Amino acid sequence: MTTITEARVIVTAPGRNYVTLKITTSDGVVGWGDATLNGRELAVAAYLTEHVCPLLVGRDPARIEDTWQFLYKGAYWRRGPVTMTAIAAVDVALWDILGKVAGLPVYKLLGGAARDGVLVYCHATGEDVPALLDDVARHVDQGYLAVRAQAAVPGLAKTYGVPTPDGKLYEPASSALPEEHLWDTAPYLRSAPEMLGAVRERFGFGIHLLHDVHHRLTPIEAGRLGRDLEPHRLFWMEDPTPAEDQAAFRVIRQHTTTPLAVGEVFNSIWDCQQLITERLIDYIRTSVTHAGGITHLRRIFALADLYGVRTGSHGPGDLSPVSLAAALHVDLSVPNFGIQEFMGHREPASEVFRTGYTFENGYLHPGDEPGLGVEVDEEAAARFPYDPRQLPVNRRLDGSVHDW
Ligand code: CS2
Ligand code: MG
Repeated sequence: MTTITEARVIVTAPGRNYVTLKITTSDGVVGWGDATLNGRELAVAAYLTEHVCPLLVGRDPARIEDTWQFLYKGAYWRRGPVTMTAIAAVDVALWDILGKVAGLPVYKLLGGAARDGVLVYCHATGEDVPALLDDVARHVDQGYLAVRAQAAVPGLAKTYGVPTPDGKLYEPASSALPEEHLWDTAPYLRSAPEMLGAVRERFGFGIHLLHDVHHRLTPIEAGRLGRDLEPHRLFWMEDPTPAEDQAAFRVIRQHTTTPLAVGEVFNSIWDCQQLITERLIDYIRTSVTHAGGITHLRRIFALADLYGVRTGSHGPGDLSPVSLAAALHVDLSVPNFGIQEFMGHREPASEVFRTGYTFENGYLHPGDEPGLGVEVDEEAAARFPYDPRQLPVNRRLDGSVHDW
């Protein structure tokens, strides 16, 4: 019987920190899993190294479901981003191995392609509206059909989603100690409809337009914003309020028809069960890396399908190319696919991660290599040591801590 002979964690920082799990079998087949948790990378690395990897050696790599149940129920302490990201990395690596052994791309193991390609949305940002409109134009010229628009809030020194001064890809984990940002809801509620209206005025309704509120409003503020955005026909308004308060979305739903997307901070089906079964959201954003891997993500998406909720997986630059590849295989295969976030990865990530996915006319495709279609260059990874970085903390004008 083929068995797992080694499971090992690789921490590397080509442009930003990534945590990758490498599983090797007695047949010499290697599978890769992403275990990156932005700002808490070493917590997952330690959970894997100390508590999971020793349990994997000797197991049958093809028993993916049994391994998932073994790691989830066997831990006794369930759920949470660290545990579920660690389980996800194992799960994705085992699906990679199964595909390589079968000689099939993972999506074919999941039932084959339900669509020709995966519609993606990109990030357009700007220190002000003119700069944002120029960035939207750049992305439309590159062929994107869906654009997330974020701009600085007038009067605030720093706003979520706006590039760092070095102009590189927006990277939220920017310092060894948390940066402290000031937040004020009133100017945001005034400027966001104007900003998104300016995008519609310049580009019309031929592109899908998305916006990320990033957890910062109260339910009634979110209802107000959603109503103000209705003339702009957003594809979705993301994370309007803190996601864990699922019942709060009943208030938002009472006040607006703007579609709602939530879920990037969720890590299990239990986190979103009420949102889905009460149809309080339109898109579920759970990611393959933070929500227990391909095995659990499929369960979440199957529940969502029953209630007319579509998928919209999180896909920022702080999930590795291994994660994006796995997401694309799931996206290609599920019946209720909605859209996939594609922020891209800052260089020199491509020195470490060799990917097989391709972009054309606004769609990504995972490719047809056996497995995930991604390989990791360990020698290159060793050239980029871990670089401790923290996510920012938000404070209101009175100094109290707010949601970032
Ligand atoms: C954002 C992320 O992409 C998104 O929708 O919410 O950029 C998020 O801020 C980061 O992934 C946090 O690490
Ligand atoms: Mg988001």
